[in-house]
Amino acid sequence: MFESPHPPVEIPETSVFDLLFADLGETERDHPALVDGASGAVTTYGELVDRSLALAGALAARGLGPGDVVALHSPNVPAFAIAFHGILRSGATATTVNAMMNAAEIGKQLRASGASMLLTVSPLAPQAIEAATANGIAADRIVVLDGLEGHPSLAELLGEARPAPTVTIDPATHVAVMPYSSGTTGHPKGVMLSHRNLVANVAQCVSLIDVRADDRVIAVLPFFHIYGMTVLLNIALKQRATLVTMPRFELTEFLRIIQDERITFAFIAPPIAVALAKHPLVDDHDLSSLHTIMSGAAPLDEALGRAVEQRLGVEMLQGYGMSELSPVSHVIPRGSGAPLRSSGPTIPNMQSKIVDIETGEEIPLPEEGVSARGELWVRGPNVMLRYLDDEAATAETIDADGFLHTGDIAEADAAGNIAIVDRLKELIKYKGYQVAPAELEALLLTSQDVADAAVVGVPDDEAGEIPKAFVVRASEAATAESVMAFVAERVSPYKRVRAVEFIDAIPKSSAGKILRKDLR
Ligand code: 4UV
Repeated sequence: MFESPHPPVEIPETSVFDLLFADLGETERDHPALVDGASGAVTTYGELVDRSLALAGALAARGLGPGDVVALHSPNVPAFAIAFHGILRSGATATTVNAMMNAAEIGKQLRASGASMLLTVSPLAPQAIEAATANGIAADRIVVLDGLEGHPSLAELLGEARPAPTVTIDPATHVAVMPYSSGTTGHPKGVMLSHRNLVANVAQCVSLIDVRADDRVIAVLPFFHIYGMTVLLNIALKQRATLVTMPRFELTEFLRIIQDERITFAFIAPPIAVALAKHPLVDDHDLSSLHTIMSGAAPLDEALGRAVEQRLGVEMLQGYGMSELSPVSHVIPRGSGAPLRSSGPTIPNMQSKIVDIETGEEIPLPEEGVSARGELWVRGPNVMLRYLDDEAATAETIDADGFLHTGDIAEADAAGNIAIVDRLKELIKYKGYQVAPAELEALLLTSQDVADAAVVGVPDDEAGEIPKAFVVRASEAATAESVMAFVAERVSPYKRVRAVEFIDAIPKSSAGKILRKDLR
C-alpha cells in the first residue's frame, strides 16, 4: 500500500452547498459564474446562489427534502447548476440522468432510484415526460426548466420566492447524489455519494487542478457525469471561476467558444484531444487564451497529448477517476511535469495498492522504471457509501479494509505515478461514456434472431472503444446489419453495437461466466 505523496488536507464537516457558497463574498456576487456559450447570457455568483436557495424553497414547499430523490435530466446549460445546487440545498438527493437516454432508459433509472420528481429541458421533454408519466410522476412534478405548457418552469418555481428550508445534513451519511454506473460488472447501479464524499473530493483536488477565479473554463463535459459534476460544477465554482456551457460537443462551436469567450482552461475526454491534435479547423481559430487542458474518463495516448501541447502551446494534464470515487483518485498536478502517460500520483488523504490479479499479492512501488501490472485498489474519504439496493455488488467492490477494487489494470513508477494500461472489468468506454455489456447482452437475447450473445469493447481510433457483439444465430436471417439495427432502435446512440461477429458458441467458464478475454 502506498500513501499519497501529498500532505493530507482538511476535509470540512459541511454540506456541498455550504462548502461552495457559505463564504461567498459581497464582491464575488457580481462575478460571472456561468455563461451560456450559445447566447452569451451571464449568471453571476449572486444569482446562482439566490436562485438555488429559491429553488430549494420551492422544492420544500412541495414536500421534498431529505430522503427524497429528484432526477435531473439536462444537457449543460446554466440552469443545470441552479437545479443541481437547489436540489442538494433542499436536502434531497439528485440522480443525474444522461441527456442522451431514450424513454425506456430514463424510466429504468427513475424506477431504480425511486425518483419522485424530474427536472428536464424542453428539447428532451418528450422522452422525459413519457418516462416520468409511466413511473407515476404527475405533470406538476415534471419541471421543464425552460418552460413547456402544462408543466412548471424554473422561472415559475423561483417566482414563488420561498425561503430555503432549514435542513440538517450529516455529511457522512446524507446522500447528495446518485449517478448510475455499472461498476466492475452487470447493469448500471445507483452510486450513493454522500455530501462528505463530494466535499472531500473537492478539498482533495482543488489545489492540484488549480483552477483560479480568473479562469474561464469551457463546460463541454456533461454535468450529469461525475467528471463534469465534481470538476466543473463543484471545483470550478468553489474557485469562483467562470464556466462557459456547451450543451453538446461540436468541434466548430467548441473552437468558436474558446476563441470568442477567451477560454483559459478546458476539461476534455480523449476524443476531443484527437480533434485538437489533428483537425485542420483548429488552425482557423485563435486559441491563444488557453493555458491548460486536462483529459480524463478514458486513456489518453501520450503522443497525442504531447501533440496537443505543442500545437496549442498549453500544459496537458491527465486525471483518473470513477463514479464510485466521487470521482478523482489520481491526477497530474498542474505545473508538476509528471509523465503524461500516467494519471499522476494518488491525491491527498488516499492510499493506493496495485495487486497481482493471479496471486492477490501486492506489487510494491519500483525502485526505478515501472512496476509490474496489477489491479488498482484505492481507499479514502471520497469512496462511495455503497450501491443502492445491491449489497452483493457493494461487497464485491469495497473490501473489508475499505479498499475499492477499481477493475482497472495499472502500473506505477518510482514516484507513485499511476498509469492505467488495461481493464479487468467488463465496462466499455465509448468516447468516455459508460456502456455496460450486460445491458446490451440482455437486450440482444430478447431478439428472436439471437440464441446467445456477448459484448466486448474493441479499440477504435476516434471513440477509444466501440461495443462489438459476438452473436450465436437463432435464425439464418440474422445479419450484422439487422443485429445492429435491433440494438440501435432500443438504446441511446452512444450504446449502439458497432461491430458484429457470428460464432458457434459463446465461450463460458464452468460457472457460466462469459470469457470476455478470449473474445477480445
Ligand atoms: O465511472 P466513470 O464513468 O467515471 C469517469 C471519471 C473520470 C474522471 C473524473 C475526474 C477527473 O478529474 C478525471 O480526470 C477523470 O470516467 O468511469 C470510470 C472508468 O473510466 C476509465 C476507467 O476504466 C475507470 O474505471 N477511466 C477514467 N479515467 C481514465 C480511465 C484514465 N485517465 N485512463 C484510463 N481509463
